[in-house]
Amino acid sequence: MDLLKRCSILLTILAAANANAVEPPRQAVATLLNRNPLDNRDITGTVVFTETSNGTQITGTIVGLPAGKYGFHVHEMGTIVTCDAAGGHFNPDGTNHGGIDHEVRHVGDLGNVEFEGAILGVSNINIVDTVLTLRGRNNIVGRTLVLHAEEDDLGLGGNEGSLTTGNAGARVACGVIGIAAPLDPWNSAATSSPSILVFIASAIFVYVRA
Ligand SMILES: *[C@@H]1O[C@H](CO)[C@@H](O)[C@H](O)[C@H]1NC(C)=O
Ligand SMILES: [Cu+2]
Repeated sequence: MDLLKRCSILLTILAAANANAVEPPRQAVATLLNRNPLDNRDITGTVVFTETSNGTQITGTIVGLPAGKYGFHVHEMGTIVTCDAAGGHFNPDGTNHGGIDHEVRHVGDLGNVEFEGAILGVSNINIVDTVLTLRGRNNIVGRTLVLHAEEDDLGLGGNEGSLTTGNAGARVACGVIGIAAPLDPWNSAATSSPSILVFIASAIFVYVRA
C-alpha cells in the first residue's frame, strides 16, 4: 500500500479517536454573599453550574429574601469588592436585555428566581440554559453571579432601563463563578481519555500491517 493511502487510514482512525475522547462534564460554583454596603440582610447561597447533554444545568439554594421574584444574572467581571463592581450583564453579543427563554437576551440573562417563605425565604433553583456555557465564547467562569432586590421585567418594561438591566434594582448578593470540577482538564489544551490510547495503538497496528 502506498504512503498516501496509509496516511489517510491513519488520519481517519485518529479523527475517530478524537471524536470519541470523553472529557468529564465541567462544573463551576458560585457562593453568594451580601456584598451590598447599603443592605444589611443576611443573604447566602451556593449555585452550581454543570455541563449536561441538554445545556448548562444551574442548581442551588439561596436563603434570605421574602417571597417573590428577583432578577438573577451573570455580570461581566469577577470582582465583588461590592456587587456593583462586577459591572453590567455579561453580554458578549452586545444585544438588548431579555428573559432566559427569549430569542434576544444577554448571555448572562437568567430571568428571575422565586423565593418562598417569610423574611428569610428560600429559593430552590433548578434551571437548564442552552446559552451560557462553561467553555468557549459564552464561558461564564471568572464572572459574577448576581441576585437583585427586585423583579426583572425581562426587557418588557417599555423603557430604556428595561432593555439594559430589566429594572431589577439593587444587587443584594453576588459571588464569583469558579472552577468546581474536574480539576485537571480545564488547563490542558488537548483532552484525552484512556480510550485514545487504544485508538492510537490500533492505528499503528493498521499502519504497520497495511
Ligand atoms: C434532558 O432532557 C430530557 C427531557 O426533558 C430529560 O429526560 C433528561 O433527563 C435530560 N438529561 C439530562 C442529562 O439532564
Ligand atoms: Cu443583574
